[in-house]
Amino acid sequence: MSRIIVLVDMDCFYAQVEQRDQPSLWGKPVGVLQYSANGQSGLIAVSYEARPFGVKRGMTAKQCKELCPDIEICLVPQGEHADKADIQKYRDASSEVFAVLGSVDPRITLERASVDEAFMDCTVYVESRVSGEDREEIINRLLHPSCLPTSFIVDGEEEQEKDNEIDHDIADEDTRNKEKEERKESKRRRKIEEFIEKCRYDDECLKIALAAEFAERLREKVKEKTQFYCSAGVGNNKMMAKLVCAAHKPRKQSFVPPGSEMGVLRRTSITSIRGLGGKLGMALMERFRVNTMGELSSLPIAVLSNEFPTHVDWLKKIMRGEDDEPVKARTVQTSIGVGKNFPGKLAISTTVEARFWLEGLTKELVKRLTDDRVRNRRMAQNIIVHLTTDVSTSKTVRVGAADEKDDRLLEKLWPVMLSMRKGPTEGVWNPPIFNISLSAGRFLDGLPSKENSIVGWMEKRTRELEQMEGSSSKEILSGDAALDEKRRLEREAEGDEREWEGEEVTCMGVPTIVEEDEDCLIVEE
Ligand code: DCP
Ligand code: MG
Repeated sequence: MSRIIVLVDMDCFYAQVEQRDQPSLWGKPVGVLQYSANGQSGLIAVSYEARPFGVKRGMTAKQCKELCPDIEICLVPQGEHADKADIQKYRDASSEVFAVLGSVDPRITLERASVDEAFMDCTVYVESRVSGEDREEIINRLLHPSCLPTSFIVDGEEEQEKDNEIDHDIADEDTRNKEKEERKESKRRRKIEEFIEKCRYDDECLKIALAAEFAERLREKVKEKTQFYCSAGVGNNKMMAKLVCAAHKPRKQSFVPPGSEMGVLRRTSITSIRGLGGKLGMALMERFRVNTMGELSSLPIAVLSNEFPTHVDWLKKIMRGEDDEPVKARTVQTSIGVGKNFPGKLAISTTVEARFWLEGLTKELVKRLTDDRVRNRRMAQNIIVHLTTDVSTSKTVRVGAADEKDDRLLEKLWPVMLSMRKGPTEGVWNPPIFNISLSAGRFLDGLPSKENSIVGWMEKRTRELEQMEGSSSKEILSGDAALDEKRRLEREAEGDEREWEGEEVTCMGVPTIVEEDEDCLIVEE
Protein backbone atom coordinates (compact mmCIF):
# COMPACT_ATOMS: atom_id res chain seq x y z
CA MET A 1 0.00 0.00 0.00
CA SER A 2 1.42 3.38 -0.91
CA ARG A 3 1.83 5.88 1.85
CA ILE A 4 1.67 9.65 1.92
CA ILE A 5 4.39 11.26 4.02
CA VAL A 6 4.91 14.94 4.74
CA LEU A 7 8.14 16.32 6.16
CA VAL A 8 7.98 19.74 7.78
CA ASP A 9 11.28 21.55 8.33
CA MET A 10 11.50 24.99 9.90
CA ASP A 11 13.45 27.57 7.91
CA CYS A 12 16.71 28.79 9.54
CA PHE A 13 15.08 27.87 12.80
CA TYR A 14 17.28 29.38 15.52
CA ALA A 15 17.64 32.54 13.41
CA GLN A 16 13.84 32.87 13.27
CA VAL A 17 13.66 32.41 17.05
CA GLU A 18 16.02 35.39 17.36
CA GLN A 19 14.03 37.38 14.79
CA ARG A 20 10.84 36.77 16.72
CA ASP A 21 12.54 37.86 19.97
CA GLN A 22 13.75 41.05 18.28
CA PRO A 23 11.21 41.84 15.55
CA SER A 24 13.45 44.53 14.05
CA LEU A 25 15.58 41.63 12.79
CA TRP A 26 12.88 40.19 10.50
CA GLY A 27 13.97 40.54 6.89
CA LYS A 28 17.59 41.19 7.86
CA PRO A 29 20.71 39.05 7.57
CA VAL A 30 21.04 37.27 10.92
CA GLY A 31 23.49 34.70 12.20
CA VAL A 32 23.21 32.76 15.46
CA LEU A 33 26.59 32.26 17.03
CA GLN A 34 27.36 29.59 19.56
CA TYR A 35 30.12 30.92 21.73
CA SER A 36 32.49 28.57 23.41
CA ALA A 37 35.14 29.44 25.96
CA ASN A 38 37.65 27.27 24.13
CA GLY A 39 37.57 29.69 21.21
CA GLN A 40 35.53 27.41 18.98
CA SER A 41 32.69 29.85 18.31
CA GLY A 42 30.78 29.32 15.11
CA LEU A 43 27.46 30.07 13.45
CA ILE A 44 24.81 27.43 13.95
CA ALA A 45 22.00 29.13 12.03
CA VAL A 46 21.96 31.64 9.19
CA SER A 47 18.92 33.57 8.02
CA TYR A 48 18.08 33.37 4.31
CA GLU A 49 18.83 37.06 3.92
CA ALA A 50 22.47 36.35 4.83
CA ARG A 51 22.90 33.28 2.64
CA PRO A 52 23.34 35.07 -0.74
CA PHE A 53 26.45 36.71 0.75
CA GLY A 54 28.02 33.29 1.21
CA VAL A 55 27.51 33.19 4.98
CA LYS A 56 27.42 29.58 6.09
CA ARG A 57 27.01 27.52 9.23
CA GLY A 58 30.29 26.96 11.05
CA MET A 59 31.78 30.36 10.14
CA THR A 60 33.17 32.63 12.83
CA ALA A 61 31.71 36.08 13.48
CA LYS A 62 34.74 37.63 11.79
CA GLN A 63 34.38 35.52 8.67
CA CYS A 64 30.73 36.33 8.20
CA LYS A 65 31.19 40.04 8.90
CA GLU A 66 33.73 40.12 6.11
CA LEU A 67 31.23 38.60 3.71
CA CYS A 68 28.18 40.47 4.96
CA PRO A 69 29.06 43.59 6.97
CA ASP A 70 25.41 44.25 7.89
CA ILE A 71 24.81 40.86 9.43
CA GLU A 72 23.32 40.90 12.94
CA ILE A 73 24.97 38.33 15.18
CA CYS A 74 22.89 36.85 18.00
CA LEU A 75 24.61 34.84 20.69
CA VAL A 76 23.30 31.57 22.05
CA PRO A 77 22.95 32.03 25.83
CA GLN A 78 25.54 30.30 28.01
CA GLY A 79 24.45 27.44 30.24
CA GLU A 80 25.21 27.06 33.92
CA HIS A 81 27.39 24.00 33.73
CA ALA A 82 30.34 22.74 31.78
CA ASP A 83 30.66 25.74 29.52
CA LYS A 84 27.64 24.56 27.58
CA ALA A 85 25.31 26.62 25.47
CA ASP A 86 21.82 26.98 26.87
CA ILE A 87 19.51 26.12 24.00
CA GLN A 88 16.38 26.06 26.12
CA LYS A 89 14.74 28.96 24.33
CA TYR A 90 15.06 27.13 21.01
CA ARG A 91 13.64 23.99 22.60
CA ASP A 92 10.71 26.00 23.89
CA ALA A 93 10.11 27.41 20.43
CA SER A 94 10.29 23.88 19.05
CA SER A 95 7.63 22.78 21.55
CA GLU A 96 5.35 25.53 20.31
CA VAL A 97 5.74 24.29 16.74
CA PHE A 98 5.14 20.66 17.75
CA ALA A 99 2.04 21.66 19.69
CA VAL A 100 0.61 23.00 16.41
CA LEU A 101 1.72 20.00 14.35
CA GLY A 102 0.29 17.61 16.92
CA SER A 103 -3.08 19.29 17.07
CA VAL A 104 -4.12 19.19 13.43
CA ASP A 105 -5.77 15.81 12.91
CA PRO A 106 -5.91 12.60 14.96
CA ARG A 107 -5.58 10.49 11.79
CA ILE A 108 -2.04 11.77 11.26
CA THR A 109 0.98 10.11 12.91
CA LEU A 110 3.58 12.63 14.01
CA GLU A 111 7.24 11.82 14.49
CA ARG A 112 9.65 14.37 15.84
CA ALA A 113 12.78 13.91 13.73
CA SER A 114 14.82 16.75 15.23
CA VAL A 115 14.39 20.07 17.01
CA ASP A 116 12.84 21.60 13.89
CA GLU A 117 11.73 18.70 11.72
CA ALA A 118 8.76 16.36 11.79
CA PHE A 119 7.54 13.51 9.65
CA MET A 120 3.79 13.15 9.35
CA ASP A 121 2.14 10.03 7.97
CA CYS A 122 -0.97 11.40 6.30
CA THR A 123 -2.06 8.18 4.54
CA VAL A 124 -5.24 7.55 6.53
CA TYR A 125 -6.12 11.23 6.51
CA VAL A 126 -5.90 11.67 2.72
CA GLU A 127 -7.51 8.32 1.99
CA SER A 128 -10.55 9.18 4.02
CA ARG A 129 -10.78 12.50 2.21
CA VAL A 130 -10.50 10.83 -1.20
CA SER A 131 -13.30 8.43 -0.38
CA GLY A 132 -15.45 10.88 1.55
CA GLU A 133 -15.48 13.96 -0.67
CA ASP A 134 -16.85 14.81 -4.08
CA ARG A 135 -14.02 14.50 -6.58
CA GLU A 136 -15.20 17.32 -8.83
CA GLU A 137 -15.30 19.66 -5.86
CA ILE A 138 -11.80 18.65 -4.75
CA ILE A 139 -10.40 19.18 -8.25
CA ASN A 140 -12.02 22.60 -8.61
CA ARG A 141 -10.67 23.62 -5.24
CA LEU A 142 -7.16 22.36 -6.03
CA LEU A 143 -7.18 24.21 -9.35
CA HIS A 144 -7.91 27.52 -7.68
CA PRO A 145 -4.73 29.65 -7.63
CA SER A 146 -5.01 30.23 -3.87
CA CYS A 147 -4.93 26.50 -3.06
CA LEU A 148 -1.30 25.51 -3.72
CA PRO A 149 0.41 28.92 -3.83
CA THR A 150 3.86 27.78 -2.66
CA SER A 151 3.91 24.24 -4.08
CA PHE A 152 6.44 22.95 -6.56
CA ILE A 153 6.54 19.69 -8.45
CA VAL A 154 9.86 17.88 -8.26
CA ASP A 155 10.02 15.12 -10.85
CA GLY A 156 13.62 15.11 -12.06
CA GLU A 157 12.79 17.11 -15.20
CA GLU A 158 13.85 20.43 -13.68
CA GLU A 159 17.33 20.54 -15.25
CA GLN A 160 15.98 20.39 -18.79
CA GLU A 161 13.51 23.12 -18.00
CA LYS A 162 16.16 25.68 -17.00
CA ASP A 163 15.15 29.15 -18.03
CA ASN A 164 17.23 30.01 -21.08
CA GLU A 165 14.86 32.52 -22.53
CA ILE A 166 16.90 35.67 -21.94
CA ASP A 167 15.14 38.59 -23.48
CA HIS A 168 17.91 40.84 -24.80
CA ASP A 169 15.45 43.49 -25.91
CA ILE A 170 14.74 44.44 -22.32
CA ALA A 171 17.67 46.52 -21.17
CA ASP A 172 16.64 47.27 -17.61
CA GLU A 173 17.79 44.54 -15.21
CA ASP A 174 14.88 44.96 -12.79
CA THR A 175 12.36 44.53 -15.57
CA ARG A 176 14.28 41.52 -16.86
CA ASN A 177 14.29 39.92 -13.42
CA LYS A 178 10.61 40.64 -12.98
CA GLU A 179 9.79 39.03 -16.29
CA LYS A 180 11.94 36.04 -15.37
CA GLU A 181 10.08 35.63 -12.10
CA GLU A 182 6.77 35.84 -13.89
CA ARG A 183 7.85 33.18 -16.39
CA LYS A 184 8.97 30.94 -13.53
CA GLU A 185 5.69 31.40 -11.72
CA SER A 186 3.61 30.65 -14.79
CA LYS A 187 5.68 27.50 -15.43
CA ARG A 188 5.11 26.43 -11.84
CA ARG A 189 1.36 26.98 -12.15
CA ARG A 190 1.19 25.19 -15.47
CA LYS A 191 2.89 22.10 -14.04
CA ILE A 192 0.62 22.14 -11.01
CA GLU A 193 -2.48 22.45 -13.19
CA GLU A 194 -1.39 19.57 -15.44
CA PHE A 195 -0.86 17.46 -12.36
CA ILE A 196 -4.27 18.32 -10.90
CA GLU A 197 -5.89 17.34 -14.19
CA LYS A 198 -4.32 13.90 -13.78
CA CYS A 199 -5.91 13.68 -10.34
CA ARG A 200 -9.32 13.40 -12.00
CA TYR A 201 -8.67 9.76 -12.81
CA ASP A 202 -5.58 8.85 -10.75
CA ASP A 203 -6.13 8.24 -7.04
CA GLU A 204 -2.43 8.12 -6.20
CA CYS A 205 -1.93 11.57 -7.71
CA LEU A 206 -5.01 12.87 -5.92
CA LYS A 207 -3.69 11.67 -2.57
CA ILE A 208 -0.40 13.49 -3.09
CA ALA A 209 -2.23 16.64 -4.15
CA LEU A 210 -4.46 16.51 -1.07
CA ALA A 211 -1.38 16.08 1.13
CA ALA A 212 0.18 19.10 -0.55
CA GLU A 213 -2.98 21.09 0.13
CA PHE A 214 -2.87 19.91 3.74
CA ALA A 215 0.80 20.96 4.04
CA GLU A 216 0.04 24.42 2.68
CA ARG A 217 -2.69 24.97 5.29
CA LEU A 218 -0.54 23.46 8.05
CA ARG A 219 2.36 25.78 7.27
CA GLU A 220 0.00 28.75 7.35
CA LYS A 221 -1.24 27.58 10.73
CA VAL A 222 2.30 27.22 12.10
CA LYS A 223 3.02 30.75 10.90
CA GLU A 224 -0.18 32.10 12.41
CA LYS A 225 0.36 30.48 15.82
CA THR A 226 4.13 30.85 16.19
CA GLN A 227 5.20 33.49 13.62
CA PHE A 228 7.68 30.98 12.17
CA TYR A 229 7.99 30.07 8.50
CA CYS A 230 8.66 26.53 7.42
CA SER A 231 9.02 24.40 4.31
CA ALA A 232 7.67 20.96 3.50
CA GLY A 233 8.23 17.95 1.31
CA VAL A 234 5.56 15.45 0.26
CA GLY A 235 6.24 11.98 -1.11
CA ASN A 236 5.47 8.30 -0.82
CA ASN A 237 8.03 7.70 1.91
CA LYS A 238 10.32 9.41 4.37
CA MET A 239 13.30 9.45 2.05
CA MET A 240 11.47 11.20 -0.79
CA ALA A 241 9.69 13.67 1.52
CA LYS A 242 12.99 14.65 3.14
CA LEU A 243 14.80 14.88 -0.16
CA VAL A 244 12.33 17.17 -1.91
CA CYS A 245 11.73 19.37 1.11
CA ALA A 246 15.15 20.86 0.50
CA ALA A 247 14.43 21.50 -3.20
CA HIS A 248 12.57 24.79 -2.73
CA LYS A 249 13.40 26.42 0.56
CA PRO A 250 12.52 28.69 2.34
CA ARG A 251 8.76 29.23 2.77
CA LYS A 252 7.88 26.76 0.04
CA GLN A 253 7.03 23.12 -0.40
CA SER A 254 7.63 20.44 -2.99
CA PHE A 255 6.04 17.16 -3.90
CA VAL A 256 7.01 14.15 -5.98
CA PRO A 257 4.37 12.91 -8.45
CA PRO A 258 3.83 9.16 -8.03
CA GLY A 259 6.14 7.30 -10.40
CA SER A 260 8.74 10.10 -10.63
CA GLU A 261 10.83 8.83 -7.73
CA MET A 262 13.61 7.34 -9.84
CA GLY A 263 13.69 10.39 -12.08
CA VAL A 264 14.24 12.55 -9.01
CA LEU A 265 16.96 10.28 -7.70
CA ARG A 266 18.90 10.15 -10.96
CA ARG A 267 20.82 13.37 -10.42
CA THR A 268 20.64 13.39 -6.64
CA SER A 269 23.99 13.23 -4.87
CA ILE A 270 24.43 10.10 -2.79
CA THR A 271 25.07 11.99 0.43
CA SER A 272 21.78 13.90 0.20
CA ILE A 273 19.88 10.69 0.73
CA ARG A 274 18.58 10.07 4.21
CA GLY A 275 20.71 7.22 5.52
CA LEU A 276 23.61 7.84 3.12
CA GLY A 277 24.83 11.12 4.61
CA GLY A 278 27.39 9.36 6.79
CA LYS A 279 30.01 6.66 6.57
CA LEU A 280 28.10 4.34 4.27
CA GLY A 281 27.49 7.03 1.62
CA MET A 282 31.13 8.09 1.70
CA ALA A 283 32.30 4.50 1.44
CA LEU A 284 30.10 3.89 -1.62
CA MET A 285 31.29 7.06 -3.32
CA GLU A 286 34.94 6.33 -2.70
CA ARG A 287 34.81 2.66 -3.54
CA PHE A 288 32.97 3.02 -6.86
CA ARG A 289 33.95 6.61 -7.75
CA VAL A 290 30.29 7.59 -8.09
CA ASN A 291 28.53 10.75 -6.97
CA THR A 292 24.88 10.45 -7.87
CA MET A 293 22.21 7.90 -7.14
CA GLY A 294 21.87 7.41 -10.91
CA GLU A 295 25.52 6.42 -11.15
CA LEU A 296 25.16 4.13 -8.16
CA SER A 297 22.13 2.44 -9.74
CA SER A 298 24.06 1.75 -12.93
CA LEU A 299 26.48 -0.54 -11.05
CA PRO A 300 25.78 -4.26 -11.35
CA ILE A 301 23.98 -5.51 -8.26
CA ALA A 302 26.47 -8.37 -7.97
CA VAL A 303 29.26 -5.84 -7.43
CA LEU A 304 27.33 -4.02 -4.73
CA SER A 305 26.36 -7.23 -3.05
CA ASN A 306 29.98 -8.44 -3.04
CA GLU A 307 31.33 -5.33 -1.44
CA PHE A 308 28.42 -4.22 0.72
CA PRO A 309 26.64 -7.49 1.50
CA THR A 310 24.85 -6.27 4.61
CA HIS A 311 23.52 -3.14 2.92
CA VAL A 312 22.67 -4.38 -0.55
CA ASP A 313 19.01 -5.19 0.05
CA TRP A 314 18.35 -1.82 1.60
CA LEU A 315 20.32 -0.07 -1.16
CA LYS A 316 18.35 -1.84 -3.90
CA LYS A 317 15.14 -0.45 -2.45
CA ILE A 318 16.52 3.03 -1.96
CA MET A 319 17.77 3.11 -5.57
CA ARG A 320 14.22 2.33 -6.72
CA GLY A 321 12.97 5.23 -4.60
CA GLU A 322 11.43 2.92 -2.02
CA ASP A 323 11.78 3.28 1.74
CA ASP A 324 9.51 1.40 4.09
CA GLU A 325 10.66 2.96 7.36
CA PRO A 326 7.49 3.79 9.26
CA VAL A 327 6.67 7.15 10.80
CA LYS A 328 6.85 6.36 14.50
CA ALA A 329 4.48 8.25 16.73
CA ARG A 330 6.94 10.19 18.81
CA THR A 331 7.12 13.70 20.09
CA VAL A 332 9.76 13.16 22.75
CA GLN A 333 13.41 12.27 22.46
CA THR A 334 14.55 8.68 22.83
CA SER A 335 17.79 9.75 24.45
CA ILE A 336 18.99 12.81 26.29
CA GLY A 337 22.63 13.62 25.87
CA VAL A 338 25.25 16.16 26.76
CA GLY A 339 28.74 16.27 25.35
CA LYS A 340 31.78 18.41 24.96
CA ASN A 341 34.61 18.53 22.42
CA PHE A 342 38.20 19.30 23.40
CA PRO A 343 39.87 19.79 20.04
CA GLY A 344 43.62 20.10 19.39
CA LYS A 345 45.58 21.63 22.22
CA LEU A 346 42.49 21.68 24.44
CA ALA A 347 42.49 17.88 24.70
CA ILE A 348 42.28 16.66 28.29
CA SER A 349 45.46 15.07 29.57
CA THR A 350 45.03 14.83 33.36
CA THR A 351 42.58 12.98 35.58
CA VAL A 352 41.86 16.19 37.49
CA GLU A 353 40.64 17.91 34.33
CA ALA A 354 38.74 14.82 33.27
CA ARG A 355 36.87 14.73 36.55
CA PHE A 356 36.19 18.46 36.40
CA TRP A 357 34.49 18.18 33.02
CA LEU A 358 32.65 15.00 33.92
CA GLU A 359 31.24 16.84 36.92
CA GLY A 360 30.01 19.73 34.76
CA LEU A 361 28.44 17.41 32.21
CA THR A 362 26.84 15.31 34.93
CA LYS A 363 25.23 18.40 36.46
CA GLU A 364 23.93 19.43 33.05
CA LEU A 365 22.55 15.95 32.40
CA VAL A 366 20.87 15.75 35.81
CA LYS A 367 19.26 19.11 35.17
CA ARG A 368 17.85 17.91 31.86
CA LEU A 369 16.77 14.56 33.28
CA THR A 370 14.92 16.25 36.13
CA ASP A 371 13.18 18.45 33.64
CA ASP A 372 12.31 15.47 31.47
CA ARG A 373 11.04 13.47 34.44
CA VAL A 374 8.52 16.13 35.29
CA ARG A 375 7.40 16.64 31.76
CA ASN A 376 7.34 13.11 30.44
CA ARG A 377 6.94 11.06 33.62
CA ARG A 378 9.70 8.65 32.80
CA MET A 379 13.05 7.56 34.14
CA ALA A 380 16.25 6.73 32.29
CA GLN A 381 17.63 3.28 32.97
CA ASN A 382 20.97 3.60 31.21
CA ILE A 383 23.65 6.18 30.88
CA ILE A 384 26.29 5.69 28.22
CA VAL A 385 29.67 7.25 28.96
CA HIS A 386 31.43 7.93 25.71
CA LEU A 387 35.07 8.99 25.37
CA THR A 388 37.03 9.87 22.26
CA THR A 389 40.80 9.59 22.63
CA ASP A 390 42.81 7.97 19.85
CA VAL A 391 39.79 5.67 19.63
CA SER A 392 36.14 5.94 20.60
CA THR A 393 34.91 3.92 23.55
CA SER A 394 31.58 3.68 25.32
CA LYS A 395 30.43 2.04 28.49
CA THR A 396 26.90 1.67 29.67
CA VAL A 397 25.94 2.25 33.31
CA ARG A 398 22.62 1.12 34.79
CA VAL A 399 20.97 3.85 36.82
CA GLY A 400 17.94 4.11 39.09
CA ALA A 401 15.80 6.91 40.50
CA ALA A 402 18.21 7.60 43.36
CA ASP A 403 21.07 8.25 40.93
CA GLU A 404 19.50 11.30 39.37
CA LYS A 405 21.35 13.63 41.71
CA ASP A 406 24.57 15.38 40.76
CA ASP A 407 26.88 13.89 43.44
CA ARG A 408 25.48 10.40 43.36
CA LEU A 409 25.64 10.16 39.63
CA LEU A 410 29.13 11.60 39.49
CA GLU A 411 30.34 8.98 41.97
CA LYS A 412 28.79 6.30 39.80
CA LEU A 413 30.12 7.57 36.48
CA TRP A 414 33.63 8.54 37.54
CA PRO A 415 34.94 4.99 38.23
CA VAL A 416 33.47 3.92 34.88
CA MET A 417 35.24 6.73 33.11
CA LEU A 418 38.47 6.00 34.97
CA SER A 419 38.27 2.39 33.85
CA MET A 420 38.44 3.65 30.27
CA ARG A 421 41.80 5.29 30.94
CA LYS A 422 44.80 3.60 29.41
CA GLY A 423 48.37 3.78 30.68
CA PRO A 424 49.78 3.27 34.12
CA THR A 425 50.88 6.80 35.06
CA GLU A 426 48.90 8.15 37.97
CA GLY A 427 47.11 11.43 37.26
CA VAL A 428 47.81 11.39 33.53
CA TRP A 429 45.30 10.71 30.80
CA ASN A 430 47.15 9.52 27.77
CA PRO A 431 46.19 9.40 24.91
CA PRO A 432 44.32 12.62 25.69
CA ILE A 433 40.54 13.02 25.54
CA PHE A 434 38.96 14.91 22.61
CA ASN A 435 35.35 14.37 23.54
CA ILE A 436 33.32 13.35 26.57
CA SER A 437 29.63 12.59 26.11
CA LEU A 438 26.93 11.23 28.37
CA SER A 439 23.70 9.89 27.01
CA ALA A 440 20.74 8.81 29.09
CA GLY A 441 18.39 6.38 27.42
CA ARG A 442 16.16 3.31 27.73
CA PHE A 443 13.45 5.34 29.35
CA LEU A 444 10.94 3.51 31.47
CA ASP A 445 7.48 5.05 31.57
CA GLY A 446 6.11 5.93 34.99
CA LEU A 447 7.82 7.08 38.16
CA PRO A 448 8.46 5.50 41.55
CA SER A 449 5.73 6.44 44.03
CA LYS A 450 7.96 8.88 45.93
CA GLU A 451 8.81 10.66 42.67
CA ASN A 452 5.18 10.61 41.69
CA SER A 453 4.22 12.63 44.70
CA ILE A 454 6.84 15.30 43.92
CA VAL A 455 5.76 15.52 40.31
CA GLY A 456 2.13 15.47 41.39
CA TRP A 457 2.81 18.39 43.68
CA MET A 458 4.42 20.32 40.86
CA GLU A 459 1.49 19.65 38.58
CA LYS A 460 -0.97 20.74 41.27
CA ARG A 461 1.03 23.90 41.75
CA THR A 462 0.89 24.54 38.01
CA ARG A 463 -2.87 24.19 37.96
CA GLU A 464 -3.09 26.61 40.85
CA LEU A 465 -0.88 29.04 38.98
CA GLU A 466 -3.02 28.72 35.90
CA GLN A 467 -6.13 29.46 37.91
CA MET A 468 -4.46 32.46 39.45
CA GLU A 469 -3.41 33.63 36.03
CA GLY A 470 -7.02 33.39 34.95
CA SER A 471 -8.04 35.66 37.81
CA SER A 472 -6.16 38.79 38.74
CA SER A 473 -3.02 37.79 40.55
CA LYS A 474 -0.22 39.26 38.46
CA GLU A 475 1.84 39.95 41.58
CA ILE A 476 1.65 36.34 42.79
CA LEU A 477 2.75 35.16 39.37
CA SER A 478 5.74 37.42 39.31
CA GLY A 479 7.60 35.06 41.65
CA ASP A 480 10.45 33.85 39.42
CA ALA A 481 10.59 30.35 40.83
CA ALA A 482 6.90 29.81 40.35
CA LEU A 483 7.03 31.04 36.79
CA ASP A 484 10.01 28.91 35.93
CA GLU A 485 8.25 25.92 37.33
CA LYS A 486 5.16 26.65 35.30
CA ARG A 487 7.08 27.18 32.09
CA ARG A 488 8.92 23.93 32.59
CA LEU A 489 5.72 22.04 32.96
CA GLU A 490 4.29 23.67 29.88
CA ARG A 491 7.00 22.49 27.57
CA GLU A 492 5.68 19.60 25.62
CA ALA A 493 8.41 18.25 23.46
CA GLU A 494 12.08 18.67 23.88
CA GLY A 495 14.65 19.81 21.34
CA ASP A 496 17.77 17.78 20.72
CA GLU A 497 21.25 18.64 21.77
CA ARG A 498 23.25 19.08 18.64
CA GLU A 499 26.62 18.55 20.24
CA TRP A 500 25.51 15.08 21.07
CA GLU A 501 25.58 12.61 18.27
CA GLY A 502 23.01 10.14 19.39
CA GLU A 503 22.42 6.91 21.09
CA GLU A 504 24.27 3.71 20.31
CA VAL A 505 22.31 1.58 17.93
CA THR A 506 22.81 -1.68 16.23
CA CYS A 507 21.20 -2.71 13.03
CA MET A 508 21.36 -5.29 10.32
CA GLY A 509 22.17 -3.73 6.98
CA VAL A 510 19.75 -0.86 7.31
CA PRO A 511 21.43 2.29 8.51
CA THR A 512 19.67 3.52 11.62
CA ILE A 513 19.17 7.22 11.61
CA VAL A 514 20.00 8.51 15.01
CA GLU A 515 20.31 12.24 15.19
CA GLU A 516 20.88 15.18 12.96
CA ASP A 517 24.14 16.93 12.43
CA GLU A 518 25.08 19.89 10.37
CA ASP A 519 23.90 19.02 6.91
CA CYS A 520 23.12 15.38 6.99
CA LEU A 521 21.84 12.75 9.31
CA ILE A 522 24.44 10.97 11.36
CA VAL A 523 24.14 7.32 10.70
CA GLU A 524 25.47 4.57 12.86
CA GLU A 525 26.20 1.56 10.81
N1 DCP B 1 21.64 23.33 14.65
C1 DCP B 1 22.74 23.30 15.54
N2 DCP B 1 23.90 22.70 15.16
C2 DCP B 1 24.01 22.12 13.95
C3 DCP B 1 22.91 22.10 13.07
C4 DCP B 1 21.73 22.75 13.45
O1 DCP B 1 22.64 23.82 16.64
N3 DCP B 1 25.16 21.55 13.61
C5 DCP B 1 20.39 24.02 15.07
C6 DCP B 1 20.31 25.40 14.48
C7 DCP B 1 19.29 25.30 13.38
C8 DCP B 1 18.40 24.17 13.86
O2 DCP B 1 19.25 23.30 14.61
O3 DCP B 1 18.58 26.50 13.22
C9 DCP B 1 17.73 23.41 12.74
O4 DCP B 1 18.68 22.83 11.87
P1 DCP B 1 18.46 22.73 10.33
O5 DCP B 1 19.49 21.81 9.79
O6 DCP B 1 17.04 22.43 10.01
O7 DCP B 1 18.85 24.17 9.77
P2 DCP B 1 18.02 25.51 9.79
O8 DCP B 1 16.63 25.30 10.26
O9 DCP B 1 18.82 26.56 10.50
O10 DCP B 1 18.03 25.94 8.25
P3 DCP B 1 17.18 25.32 7.06
O11 DCP B 1 16.26 26.40 6.61
O12 DCP B 1 18.20 25.01 6.02
O13 DCP B 1 16.46 24.11 7.56
MG1 MG C 1 15.44 23.69 9.47
